[in-house]
Amino acid sequence: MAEPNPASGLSLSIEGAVAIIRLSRPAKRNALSETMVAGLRDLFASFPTSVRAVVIHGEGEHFCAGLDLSEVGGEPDLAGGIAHSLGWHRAFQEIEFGRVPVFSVLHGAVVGGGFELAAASHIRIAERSAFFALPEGQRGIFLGGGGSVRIPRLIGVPLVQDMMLTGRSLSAEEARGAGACQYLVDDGTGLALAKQLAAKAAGNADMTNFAVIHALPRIAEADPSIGYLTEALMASTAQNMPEAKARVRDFLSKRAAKVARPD
Ligand code: 1HE
Repeated sequence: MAEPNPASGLSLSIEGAVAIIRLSRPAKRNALSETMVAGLRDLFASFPTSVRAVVIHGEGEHFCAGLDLSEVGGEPDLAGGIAHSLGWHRAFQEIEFGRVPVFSVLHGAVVGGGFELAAASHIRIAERSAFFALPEGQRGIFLGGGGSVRIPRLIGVPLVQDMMLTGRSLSAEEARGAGACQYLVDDGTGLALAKQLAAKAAGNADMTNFAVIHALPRIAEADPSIGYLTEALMASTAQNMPEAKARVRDFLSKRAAKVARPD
């Protein structure tokens, strides 16, 4: 596994089957430098199979202030700008379409590239202090980390346009209502919940997690006739794995937990 260099602005710890990545550049509000983005890519590309879920969170008062704006100045460089954006895409694709489910814990600023990073994770847990913004509009730039693909899928094009054209920030509660996150929790409780949920997801059958990460989002976007076919192929693949057979047998012989009612 590519251990992050302590100067990279990332730190890593492993708790059982769950890897915890901390954005560790609080003095710059965890703004994402190129080194941090490359570090995220390398980490996600190299987890050993013992890591079965990942939690990402931010040190200090904020999750992430987005792109490190100090790296944007300089002479105009069209090709360099495209390569920069493609580099973010590669890193965030490793997150969204890697082997493991990814849980992000959001507090304070979740802005610009920070929102793009969160959108590449599968489950977003916002604490009440979180606020979401896309200040690219105000900075004269545009989304570049895959956010124009991922964020409208969460909250819709009209709200993204509002945030970018007017600089509107969303409170955690508004973001929850709009679909930006699946959970809204009290301040200081997000990391514990993320670890708990990640441990649950880590306990799923491998083929189920593969299907949820790789097949489900593609099926949802596919032409329905291709979607139904892919679903049938995926369903049969999953249910014919020995682990699925064993889990179903466990339920039928009353050894497995029943579905719980919501708390
Ligand atoms: C930064 C950055 C940054 C803070 N790049 N240095 N993102 C933005 O436009 C967000 C810009 N940041 C802010 O609006 C605020 O910093 C926050 C609301 C996130 C936090 O406010 P606060 O009062 O806690 O912190 P601060 O005093 O503003 O910032 C502390 C330091 O971090 C300060 O540096 P210092 O040397 O004066 O101590 C800030 O300059 C620095 N800092 N944010 C660089 N983003 C792939 S395309 C993605 C496109 C984008 O992400 S655009 C959105 C960029």
